[in-house]
Amino acid sequence: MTDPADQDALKAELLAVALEAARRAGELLRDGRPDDLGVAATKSSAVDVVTEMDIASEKLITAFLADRRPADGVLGEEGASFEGSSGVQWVIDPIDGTVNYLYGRPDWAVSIAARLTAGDGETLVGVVHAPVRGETFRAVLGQGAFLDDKPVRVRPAPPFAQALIGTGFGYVAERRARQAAVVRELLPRVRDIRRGGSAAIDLCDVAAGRLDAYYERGLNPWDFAAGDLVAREAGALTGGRPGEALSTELTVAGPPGLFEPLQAFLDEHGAWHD
Ligand code: LIP
Repeated sequence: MTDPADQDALKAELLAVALEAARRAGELLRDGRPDDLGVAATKSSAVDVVTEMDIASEKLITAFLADRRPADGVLGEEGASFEGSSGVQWVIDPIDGTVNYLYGRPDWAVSIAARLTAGDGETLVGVVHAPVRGETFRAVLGQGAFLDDKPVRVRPAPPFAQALIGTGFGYVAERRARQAAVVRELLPRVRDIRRGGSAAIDLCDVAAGRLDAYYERGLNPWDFAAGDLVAREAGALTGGRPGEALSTELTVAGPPGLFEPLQAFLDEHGAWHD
């Protein structure tokens, strides 16, 4: 994919497909949520849950993608995984914020990203659709980040002691204890902490200036792929430990001037390990 016109045409097509897939899944999830929704399965612990709607959402999205982009690869949180031949891979979180969804809380989203399989796996397109909030974040590489049709930009870096920091916690008790120890050190040094329950939404809230910064250990690519691009296209820096890309080890996002001291603080306090 070398010709700029070809690149732009591909990005436009991928964005349109991602938006429609997210819209259809969001409609199913918002309007079809059973009143007696329960837990269909658990993963890393008894509180790491999957509902029938996570599975239904991923099935809807993967079927839509197979119809529109049959040669693309797919990686989904609930098991969708197949190689493609097009050089594009979709990364899907059918419900990011599953526990919020299970409890009928509003902060959950459908997160869909499209990335290249060659090179360093650049993400070209990211969509985070939060139906109960009535919000859709989107970003195309090099073309900015939007909340619905409005451009979004990160909030300028405040002094560290005035920063509103988002974070999240894992599903295994030992990791949560370690994460609590890091929060214990951070909380008295910043304005406050927010724990929303959806990494995709948290990253988009950094993009929109609703959080000054965000960090979390233990995320999977489907949690952060789309929100990372939205945050970066809104002017955030993202990464893991100093000098490293964001990963399951550690995800950090924030404006220049706050990203760096937060990243250094987290590294010093071992937020990157259990
Ligand atoms: C969630 C993340 C959240 C994290 C939760 C969970 P899921 O993803 O978005 O940031 O704190 O523990 O991992 O499991 O709802 O797709």
